[in-house]
Amino acid sequence: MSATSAAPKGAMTMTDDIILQHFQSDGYAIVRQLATPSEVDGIREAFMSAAANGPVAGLSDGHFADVPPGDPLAFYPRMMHPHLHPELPIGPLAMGIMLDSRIHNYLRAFMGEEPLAAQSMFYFKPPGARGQELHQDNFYLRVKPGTCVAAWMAIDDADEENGTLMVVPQTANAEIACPETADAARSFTTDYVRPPAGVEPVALRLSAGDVLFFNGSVIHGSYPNASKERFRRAFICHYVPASSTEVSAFYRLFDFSGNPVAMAEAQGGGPCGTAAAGPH
Ligand SMILES: O=C(O)CCC(=O)C(=O)O
Repeated sequence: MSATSAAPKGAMTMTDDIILQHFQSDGYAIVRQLATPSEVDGIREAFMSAAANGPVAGLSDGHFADVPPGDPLAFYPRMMHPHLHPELPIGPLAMGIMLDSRIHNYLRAFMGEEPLAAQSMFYFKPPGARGQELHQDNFYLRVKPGTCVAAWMAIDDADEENGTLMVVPQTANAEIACPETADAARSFTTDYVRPPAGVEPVALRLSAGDVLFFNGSVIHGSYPNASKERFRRAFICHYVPASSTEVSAFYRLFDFSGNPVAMAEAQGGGPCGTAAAGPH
C-alpha cells in the first residue's frame, strides 16, 4: 500500500457520498474493501512474523506483563505505535498504511479539513482472547476542539463469533463520559462506558480489507473472541483535525507527508476530574 495508489484527490463517487452522509449522521461509516486482498495478506504476514516469538519489548503493550500465562493475550498483546519503529520491517509498513492516501481522502471528507495522524496499533485478538469493553476514544486522545477519528482496518473477516467491533447507535455527538469499571473476565482494558438507556450496541460484520471510520464520541468496543481457531486481527489508526489545539501528551503527530507536527498538551482534568493519559 503506498501513498500514491489512491484515486485522484477529491474524487468521490456516489457511494462515497452515501458513506459521508452516514459518517455525518451516525458518527461512523464503513468503506468496503479499501485495502486489496494482497495488501491485507502482506500486513497480516508482516505482523505475525513480528509476533512470532511473543511480545516485543518497546512495541507490544507492556501492560500484558501482568496477564497470566494461560491468557491468549499474554503471547499476542496488541502492538502500539508500530509506525515509530523504522528498525523493524513493520515500521515503514505501518507508517505507509497510516498515511495511505485512500484513508487520507476519506478523513478529509469526514473532518472537512486536513487530518493529522496520531497513532497506529495492531490487534491480534487470537482465539479465546478477551474483548475491549465499550469506551470513547476521545477520553484518551483528549483532542480539543472537536474530536479524533479512528480508521479500523479488518485484517481478518470479523463477526460476532471472533469478536468483531460493535458500535452504539445515537452516540455520534455523545458527551465524553467518565468510565465505570469493566468486567475483567470479558475485557482486557479496565474502562466501561454505559450506552444511553434503551440503546443496544450493534455488532458490525466486516470483511478483511474493510475500514470502519468512527469519531471519538462514538461508544464502541469488541466482544471476546469465542472462536476455536479464528484470529480477529485489525490495524487501527487514530487521527486528529489539523485545526485542533490540544492532544494528550502520549501522541506524536504526523502530517500526511510524514513530517512531525507539534501540538500543545491537553490541559484540565477531563470528565473524571483527573487526566486520563496514555492509550486506550
Ligand atoms: O479492535 C478492538 O477490539 C477494539 C479497538 C478499539 O476499540 C479502538 O481502537 O478504539
